[in-house]
Amino acid sequence: MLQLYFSPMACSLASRIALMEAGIEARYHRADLWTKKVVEDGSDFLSISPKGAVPVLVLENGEKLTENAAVLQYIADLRPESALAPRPGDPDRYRLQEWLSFVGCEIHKAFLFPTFWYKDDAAKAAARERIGKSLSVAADHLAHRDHLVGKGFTVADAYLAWSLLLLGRGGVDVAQWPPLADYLQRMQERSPVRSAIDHEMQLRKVMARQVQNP
Ligand SMILES: N[C@@H](CCC(=O)N[C@@H](CS)C(=O)NCC(=O)O)C(=O)O
Repeated sequence: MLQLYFSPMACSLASRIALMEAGIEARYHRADLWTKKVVEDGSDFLSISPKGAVPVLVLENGEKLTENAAVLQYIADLRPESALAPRPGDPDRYRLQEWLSFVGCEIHKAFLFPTFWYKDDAAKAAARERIGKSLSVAADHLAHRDHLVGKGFTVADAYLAWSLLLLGRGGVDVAQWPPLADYLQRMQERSPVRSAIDHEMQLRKVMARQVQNP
């Protein structure tokens, strides 16, 4: 069985969404991204992946795959019938990779990562200042279409939906871009997306209670 190392509401949520959309069962292991420990047994997360970051997907043969773009495409290709990615060779496959890169580099790493992980307020403010350009690009693209690529939901939508969900926590209101706010709403109406978010929000609440009452 596949195994996913994740942290509640981190970018690994996109992989959980993809697994649920594809109807693939997996074992989930929570990683504490601050202590770099695996929560269930206190083992060293860095020995699972020296990058110390989620997602990490452990494949059936024991190999470990990291990086959102690779993990998401791997999951999609396990169930081609779910159409979570255009098939290799289809020109839209490059559109998918284009969006996975854009979300990963220009929204996730350029904005969400600094606003959550950096201590420096000036760096956070600079990231907030710059993110509008990328969000406008995505908003223009989605103004007259329901999904990022082709006519249906793909793993690129899973990744963008996660990043939009977290915008507010980074201090940016998605409502400034109505096409993005509508898109996020539509994405959250999908049952696998909703279930994945609800599950991880619940885990976060439990985490918060544990911090208050150790
Ligand atoms: N380039 C990586 C970035 C993954 C990443 O930044 N994950 C964050 C959570 S959203 C993380 O685990 N951060 C902990 C750290 O970098 O120490 C990817 O696309 O998978």
